[in-house]
Amino acid sequence: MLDTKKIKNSLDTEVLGDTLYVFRDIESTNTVLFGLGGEGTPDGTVVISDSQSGGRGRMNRSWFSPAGVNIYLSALLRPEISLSESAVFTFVASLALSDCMENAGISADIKWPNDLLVKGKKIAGVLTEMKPGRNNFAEFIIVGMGVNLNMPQEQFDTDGGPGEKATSVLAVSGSEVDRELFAAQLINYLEKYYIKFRAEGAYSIVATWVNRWGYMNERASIFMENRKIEGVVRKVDTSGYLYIETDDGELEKVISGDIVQAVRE
Ligand code: BT5
Repeated sequence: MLDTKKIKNSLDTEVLGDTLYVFRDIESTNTVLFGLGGEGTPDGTVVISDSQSGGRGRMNRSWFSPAGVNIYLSALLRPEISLSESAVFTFVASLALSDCMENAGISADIKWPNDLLVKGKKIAGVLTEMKPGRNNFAEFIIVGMGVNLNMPQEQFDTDGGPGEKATSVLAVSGSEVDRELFAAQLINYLEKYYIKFRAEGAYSIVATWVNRWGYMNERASIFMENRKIEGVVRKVDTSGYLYIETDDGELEKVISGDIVQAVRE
């Protein structure tokens, strides 16, 4: 079980984690926080659980969430942001995760739109959801993050586990990390980027993310449901969309898909 006091004592924030709920086992931190959001829980509320019985990924995929080893954390934010730009909060989360990994001595790559990978294996994932409010603005946004910390490689291969394509801090570095301190640090970094968003706007977050991502003007292959797009990455906009210049000179907008390959020109 996670020690709430220890997390609280390591926070260095004004808003994030001021309201903090830590559970032993819930269905999904995103789902629970969504409910709290509807009841008016304040900006910066954070929900963490030691395990999840129904952890969710994107597009109805599931997130493997065993107890005692990882972090499952969701933060509710009430920024002034249009629905179309709320995807920048996925970038906010992956920047915060990437800072935490760097502090843990792990060199992780961020992948569009929502993963952190170490040598091609997924170590963390982000699920951003929002509640529509008035005038096409968001009433609130929830950023949910699953981070594999002390999960041994064998555990990935157990029933329902993500198998070979996943990894953890323990599997990469051979040492365990303090989960409470990691969670507190993640909240601290989230606030840092939330403040940046409030001060400088969505574009500044995208620009920071693109810089860290490192694939601008590189060749990439995007696999969509029924086709593949190949070309050079030319732009990422504040809706989180990717623009690829194909070999025939067209600029194609990519809304979702998986970049499986990105090689230098
Ligand atoms: C994601 O989805 O990567 C978003 C995951 C977000 C999880 C957090 S945990 C806290 C909060 N509460 C929730 O209920 N969710 C959020 P996606 O890109 O769709 O990737 C899902 C895919 O990743 C699955 O289909 C598996 O292949 C793989 N996967 C599942 N569990 C994994 C794990 N623990 N580590 C690495 N990969 C995993």
